[in-house]
Amino acid sequence: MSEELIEMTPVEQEYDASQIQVLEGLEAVRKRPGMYIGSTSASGLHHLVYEIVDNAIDEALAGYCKHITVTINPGDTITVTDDGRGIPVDIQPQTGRPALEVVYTVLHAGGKFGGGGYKVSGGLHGVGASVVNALSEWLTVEVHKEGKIYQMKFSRGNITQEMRVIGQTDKHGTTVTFKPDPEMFDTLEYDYDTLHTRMREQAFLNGGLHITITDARSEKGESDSMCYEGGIREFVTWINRNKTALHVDPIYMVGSKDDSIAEIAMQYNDGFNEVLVSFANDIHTPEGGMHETGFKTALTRVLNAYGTKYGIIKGEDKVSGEDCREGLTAIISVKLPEAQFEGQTKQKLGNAYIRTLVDNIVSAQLSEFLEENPAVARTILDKAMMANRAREAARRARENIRRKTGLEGGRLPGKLSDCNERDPALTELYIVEGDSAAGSAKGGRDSRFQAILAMWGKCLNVEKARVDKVYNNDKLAPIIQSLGCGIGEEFNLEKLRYHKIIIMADADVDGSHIRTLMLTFFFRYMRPLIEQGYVYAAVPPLYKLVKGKTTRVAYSDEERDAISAELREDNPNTKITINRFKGLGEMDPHELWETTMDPERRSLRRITLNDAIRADQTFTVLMGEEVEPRKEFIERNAKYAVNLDF
Ligand code: TSJ
Repeated sequence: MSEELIEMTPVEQEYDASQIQVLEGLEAVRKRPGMYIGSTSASGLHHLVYEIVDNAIDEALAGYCKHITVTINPGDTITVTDDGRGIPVDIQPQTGRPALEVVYTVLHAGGKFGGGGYKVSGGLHGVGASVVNALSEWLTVEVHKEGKIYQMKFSRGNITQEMRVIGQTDKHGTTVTFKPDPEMFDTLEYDYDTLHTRMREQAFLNGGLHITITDARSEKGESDSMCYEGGIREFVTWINRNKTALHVDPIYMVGSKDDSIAEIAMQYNDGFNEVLVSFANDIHTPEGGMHETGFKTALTRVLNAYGTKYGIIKGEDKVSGEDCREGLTAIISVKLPEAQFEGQTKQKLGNAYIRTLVDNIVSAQLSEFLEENPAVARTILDKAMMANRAREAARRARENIRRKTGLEGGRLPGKLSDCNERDPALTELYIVEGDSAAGSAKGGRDSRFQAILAMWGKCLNVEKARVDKVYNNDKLAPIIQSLGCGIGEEFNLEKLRYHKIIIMADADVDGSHIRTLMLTFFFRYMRPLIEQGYVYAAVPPLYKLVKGKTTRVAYSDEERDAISAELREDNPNTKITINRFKGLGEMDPHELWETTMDPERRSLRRITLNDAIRADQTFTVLMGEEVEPRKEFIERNAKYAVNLDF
């Protein structure tokens, strides 16, 4: 009896202590959700799903799971299922609690117990099921394992139903359903396309894994079942699907050392754009890192060596890294035990040995491929040589512009009405299309910090042009000169003259086209401007409502109706007139300032780029040669025709 007591006491004490820790842990998540999921906006909301799915993918990587389903239920709850072994339910000796409970109630528990050999610690990823649990109004988990169905329920991280057996089963796997906590998130609405894109990416990265995503919020909700036996090879052909590939099959390379594995798939197309997308442990690394560096150095070295050996590159000539990547679509995927994520947003792979691994793989296998496929090799080298010559031509064009315009001395284009302030952090550049709109903008602006650049007519579609044409283009040159930061490989963010670049175009189809052309240019030639959030679209009002002496403007149909109702309530007798603004040019300077330019009253839409692949697709499809995909895209996105967001 006394022995039993001695046995019991420490266990109970430990349990109490761990329970307190649990509460403190999950309380910390609710206090600073951004620390664990990045933000509490839409991006954080979607992160919850990725977090749960990552656990199921770990089970697939461990070799026990073939199917994963993700469902957006009515009411924007999410269900994720897998057919893996099921989360362990046995009592853990350290805590005296079921492992399942620990997974959901202890911060970072995911990494602690076995499995998930590739689980990443730190950063935004792999923070575990407990974080999702802490941020969910409620969460239910069901485990099918060894003949039984186990169920457990939580609310905001607290247990509302202890783990119990609710039935028998001959299946195995884990099902999680959760409702994000409205107290925690700015929005609760899931975007099918966002989840779909992410799940497709995961299906490509884990060849052979079946992932099904379903939008069950409405009757005619979308659904897609994805499985790519070819893995990242199919990823590359998929990205290039609306482009003209220069060789039929992607070049595929793979190798491993110790516990790390690297795969690369690449395919050239006849365009000029580089799409290089890298991943570490299935996590996108948009800032690159050691795996990208290894790939780039080896690619340049191998192509130069081959070209020189066969006399395609003559004498001392060399093709540069950029030359070798023009029109290249490549995916690099590495998996390693202790990934280190660095950089400002922890999206850059830091493990140095991965550079050597990738470099060695590409050196050996790409050389071999070129030797065995001389026709493809010739095509690739010709392409790189062409890129090299175009770059030379661009350099000459640049020199020419410098001489002609004194660009070097900082002379600014005549179409620019500059502001007085010199500190870029405080200044804004409005790029305005159309004569009268530019006139109103100049009249209405606060010239202390707002500069206006007038543009006439549509700018060059850079999707169909090369860098030398861009420099010589009479619409784009003034923009390049005004911004001062150069383009392409010469781009230097430190020289940027305005930290807000605001595209102001009409809220109609023409305006949308102009915005898209401008964004294509920024995306292709000054991408960091978009990536780092310097580019905005002005949001002009759509309607003007006048009642007696009161004038109001509305930025959407809903707002128009709301304001109109509000005005009617005030005084039921006076007539309300509602007019649609036909364009910016219709507004007088004062109106334009009040509605669209005054920092106190305007609204700006920041152009974001959270998915480079999607943006690349959008531009390829909207601006490229192929007509059919464009028609399809526009029909599919008709509701976004005015508000093209990516
Ligand atoms: F995130 C999560 F916990 F909510 C979650 C985990 C969600 C989903 C949809 C699936 C999973 C999950 C976990 N699927 N499969 C597993 N597997 C394990 O946790 C597991 C099973 C067995 C063993 C073992 O060593 O026997 C080890 C592990 C880690």
